[in-house]
Amino acid sequence: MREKIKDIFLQSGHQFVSGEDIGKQLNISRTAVWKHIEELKREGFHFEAIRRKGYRLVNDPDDISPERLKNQLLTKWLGKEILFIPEVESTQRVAHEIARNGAEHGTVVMTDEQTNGKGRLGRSWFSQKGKGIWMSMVIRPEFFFQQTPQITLVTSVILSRTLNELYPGYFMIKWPNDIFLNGRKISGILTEIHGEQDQIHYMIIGIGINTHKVEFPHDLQEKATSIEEEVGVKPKRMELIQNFFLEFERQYAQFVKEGFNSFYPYYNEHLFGKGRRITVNQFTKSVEGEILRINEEGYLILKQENGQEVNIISGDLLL
Ligand code: BTX
Repeated sequence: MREKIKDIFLQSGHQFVSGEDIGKQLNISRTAVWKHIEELKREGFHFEAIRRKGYRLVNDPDDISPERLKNQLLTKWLGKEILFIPEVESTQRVAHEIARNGAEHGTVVMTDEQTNGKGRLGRSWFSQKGKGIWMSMVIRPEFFFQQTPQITLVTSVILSRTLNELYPGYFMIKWPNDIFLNGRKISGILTEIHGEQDQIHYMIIGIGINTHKVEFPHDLQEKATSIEEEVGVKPKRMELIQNFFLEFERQYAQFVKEGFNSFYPYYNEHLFGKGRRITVNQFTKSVEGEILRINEEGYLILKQENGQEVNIISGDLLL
């Protein structure tokens, strides 16, 4: 019954609905309607109530509210500043802009919809309204330039861990930067660095997670998926963000202190495509081989046809 009442409100598009009308529609008393509304409030729905007009849904628990998020966050520095823009070209671009203007370490740009989301190497990231988490974090690194590729790997570990803890399923990592579930891409990470010589000024880590059922364009339908589609539950985006931020802050501290060493066992365990023959495209050449593992530095180790092992530092993996 509560689900039906919830649907009535969600479909009302934030218009007032009277308790009497709901009661008539569902054949229950007004008192019963009121009790269900009280329960919905406890679940995090917010209503405005006006006599004779009824109730209006102000927000539902899945809306991303930077204020609520900030209040609920248990982090020390990540997400203390959140810039939420309901619709934006790309959170990545905004994050670069604010970082150039001095945004603090841990500032996050979030949106509900991107009109021109960025992937790696000039590719695009499809970010449908309300169907995912699309955000970019401003990081002012406390580590060396050479370690920057590893932060993408570390972020993949943190995200995969968070997802594996929250939802049933085996969230794997496709080297270097994608999270896969049941053989399809559910999330992507884009790390961009601004710096010179060996000094990093800031780093933007962009994360896209398909949480709810996404209506993917034709070319993505085979290779992309969402948590809801695979797991059968609608994730609560705020809860996922909170958990991810907390995990990120803890693990980031560990990375700064100890480097990649403590991350690579998890990464290896969850490495997607082990045993598969694949091609890695690099700037000037491509390398073929069977995926074996990653090493302590985060390089991908492939076994070539002649039996020789080759270390891949960076590239684009084609399955
Ligand atoms: P990537 O280059 O590894 O992946 C991009 C490729 O993934 C695309 O070419 C397409 O084939 C596929 N793809 C596009 N959209 C989706 C999707 N929603 N789900 C699954 N597959 C998709 C990965 O780049 C890094 C993506 C980072 C996205 C975040 S979102 C917040 C931030 N802002 C921004 O503009 N980008 C980042």
